[in-house]
Amino acid sequence: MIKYFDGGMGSMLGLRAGELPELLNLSDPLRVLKIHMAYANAGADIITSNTFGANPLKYENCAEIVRAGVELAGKTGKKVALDLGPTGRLLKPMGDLDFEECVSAYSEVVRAGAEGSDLVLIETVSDTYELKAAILAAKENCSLPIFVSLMFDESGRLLTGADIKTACALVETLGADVIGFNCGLGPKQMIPLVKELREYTSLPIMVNPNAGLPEVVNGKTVYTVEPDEFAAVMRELAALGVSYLGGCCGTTPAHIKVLIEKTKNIPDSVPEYKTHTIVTSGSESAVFGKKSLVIGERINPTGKKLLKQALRDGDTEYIIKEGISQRECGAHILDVNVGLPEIDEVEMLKCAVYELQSVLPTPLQLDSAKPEALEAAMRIYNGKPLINSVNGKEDSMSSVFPLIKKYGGAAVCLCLDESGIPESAEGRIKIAEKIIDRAEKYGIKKKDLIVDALTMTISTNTQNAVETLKAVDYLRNTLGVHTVLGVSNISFGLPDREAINTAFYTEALAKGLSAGIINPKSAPMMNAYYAHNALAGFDESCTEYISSVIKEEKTEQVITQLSLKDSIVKGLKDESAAIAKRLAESTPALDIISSEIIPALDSVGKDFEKNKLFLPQLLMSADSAKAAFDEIKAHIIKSGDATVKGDKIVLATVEGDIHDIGKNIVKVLLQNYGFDVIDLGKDVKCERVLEEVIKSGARLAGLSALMTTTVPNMERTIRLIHENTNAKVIVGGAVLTRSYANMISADFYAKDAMESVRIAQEYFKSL
Ligand code: B1M
Repeated sequence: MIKYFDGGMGSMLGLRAGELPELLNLSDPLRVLKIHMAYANAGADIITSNTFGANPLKYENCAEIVRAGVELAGKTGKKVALDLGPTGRLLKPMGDLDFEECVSAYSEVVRAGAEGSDLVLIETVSDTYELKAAILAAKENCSLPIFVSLMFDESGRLLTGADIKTACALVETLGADVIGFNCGLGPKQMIPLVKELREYTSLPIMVNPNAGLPEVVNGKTVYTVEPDEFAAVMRELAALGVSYLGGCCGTTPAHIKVLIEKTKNIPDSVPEYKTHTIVTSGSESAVFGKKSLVIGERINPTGKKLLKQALRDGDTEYIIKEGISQRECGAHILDVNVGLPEIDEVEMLKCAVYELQSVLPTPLQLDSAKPEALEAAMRIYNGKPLINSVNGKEDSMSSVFPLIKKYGGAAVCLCLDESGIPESAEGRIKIAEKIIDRAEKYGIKKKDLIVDALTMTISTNTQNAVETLKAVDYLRNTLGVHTVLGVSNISFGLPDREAINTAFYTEALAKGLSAGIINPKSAPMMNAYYAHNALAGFDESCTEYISSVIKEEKTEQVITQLSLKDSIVKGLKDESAAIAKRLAESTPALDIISSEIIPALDSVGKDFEKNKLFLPQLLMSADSAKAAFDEIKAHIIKSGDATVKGDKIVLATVEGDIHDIGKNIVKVLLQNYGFDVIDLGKDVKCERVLEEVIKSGARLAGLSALMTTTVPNMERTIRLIHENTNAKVIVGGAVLTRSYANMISADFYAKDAMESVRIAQEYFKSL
């Protein structure tokens, strides 16, 4: 039988301006209870506590609010879902919230609300990292079932970029009990999402859509899908196979009542068990399958002098560049091993993982022999990592498997145990079987085990390759488990190692090797990889093979001679600052801005629009552009000879818009040309701009807007200034054109920062 959630709370409360919904649990509990009761009477089985936004980052008395919220929901006599919504803050490096701070914020809510609740509902999830923090908080503070409800856009992506497959792998590996969708979309738009989710998940599904897509009518957000229409579409949805249904924004007790009437005869259905083997970052998946995956081996100090030095110096930029170049050479997963006796491996692994995941969407393989280093990195990793490694020794399994159970992940399982590495394939297979069996007891499924049959050099025993390949063949094709090999050890002690490595790799691929830990910067290895895929029928029209041949020559140069533009596009902050500083010595500031910084941001902006990159990368690029611009600004100020002569200009990015890179360029140029700029920052309310224009007596205000949605606020600000002062307004920003500026009654339009200077000069001269 399908179980039913309630519907919207926020939209039912009819909040007055400034009223905070969660506070009503204390200040007006009857108002909240009435809504809970209405949903309970409509037939809902699960009532969601009015605690969506209640967290200690927003409320000092969070625990009190949460306890009251749970108690009110409990008064209905129905099951209570302890509601955990987004914190409202972005996690580092996208925002300023530390991961552990986020875990403790959610922990406080769980501790306050677990008693009296029947399940924890983590809902309206738009960021995988915040989701991980919430799930950890739930797991560490209670033993209630965990329901995760994600908010996708119509293209099937979370705000931070994860698609359904990626988010689903993460939710399942972290041990949630139910997965589904809420908010953002109406029931119709959720149909394709539910279909896709069923392909990937083995968990029961919940669906709580809005009453349609939001529409803005007379400045108010409204939801127009009425109960009958809502229930009719929900019937279609139920028929796809779900276990829980309910509503989100705009739905009412009437929606839930009709929903129950129309769907109660449809049996619930839990998707069958899925065997996909997937590891992920916060936005991207690597799926194990017929086509082998490339695991980049280069972030490992063994035999690498420069990396060793970088690790001793704490030079994470070096590690990031190594990661970027391996990705560009075709790596699907990056191994990260920072084990050096003279450094603190626990801290370094954590730091390397944090830095890599901040810039790169490639899933990581966390590689350490120290469980404490693995744990530190697994905890802060945004995604489902590959763990390198566990082996057949009891102490290895008993220390690594519980970590995977808690933090999620798939494991590389080495075929060795207390008696060492068996020489024969049969001996290694036996160990693999033992590991699979023991993993099951820790609750880790076979699909999340990737067996490494171990590569031993043929220079000591020429049968070594034969036995390893025999084991790979059996493990993959008979035992049905995925396999991985660190390839290059095969040639240890021999000349021309690459020739042996390549031949061995090709043979292993032919036996069905699921992933090779190789050097993706080795052309022969990658050629073998692409050629094998083409020959094995895994490369439609040989497309990847052909493009790999074209790409090959460029790769090494990519990383050694980065331009400022490349460096910004890749989100390398320190590198961008350093290049900008160098360039500023020889190139005019405006040239650097117009030929490097703006084109870089245009390029990431376009990729963002095409869903080729996502908010985290956009932010890293924006940060890099800012770092570069700060260097240029310092140079302009140092070399500038103009002095402030007092013509005041009030400058702001308009309300609702946080894009301030362009506005900051305008500011520095204006200052450099002698104007006294009062910079109000970004997201500035119309009234605040007016207030400052009046207070300062400025005769010119400058407004910047970058989004179509914020131009109306620019128009309102202009109107306010014109109605109340004699000041003129100059506007700019990528979204504007001269004719649009005229339409919104701006006095001047500047297409770039230099034009704003010329306009200001002429205007003040004319006064
Ligand atoms: Co976002 N963003 N962004 N973004 N972002 C755009 C603007 C977008 C076009 C990207 C896209 O989808 N292709 C799109 C807007 C779509 C639209 O409405 N048409 C967009 C979106 C949708 C969003 C979010 C909603 C994404 C999300 O969360 N889903 C979100 C919005 C948040 C908000 O504002 N409420 C968001 C967030 C961000 C970041 C935080 C990641 C970051 C901003 C960081 C920051 O500024 N501190 C960011 C960035 C970097 C961009 C792009 C890639 C680059 C903007 C930029 O800095 N350009 C941008 C795509 C693009 O424009 N190619 C995009 C370089 C800058 C120097 O140019 O500002 O035009 P510009 O300034 C020029 C001239 O226009 C002029 O002089 C400057 C230099 O010559 N000028 C003036 C500017 N202001 C002037 C004022 C003047 C005179 C001249 O007189 C006063």
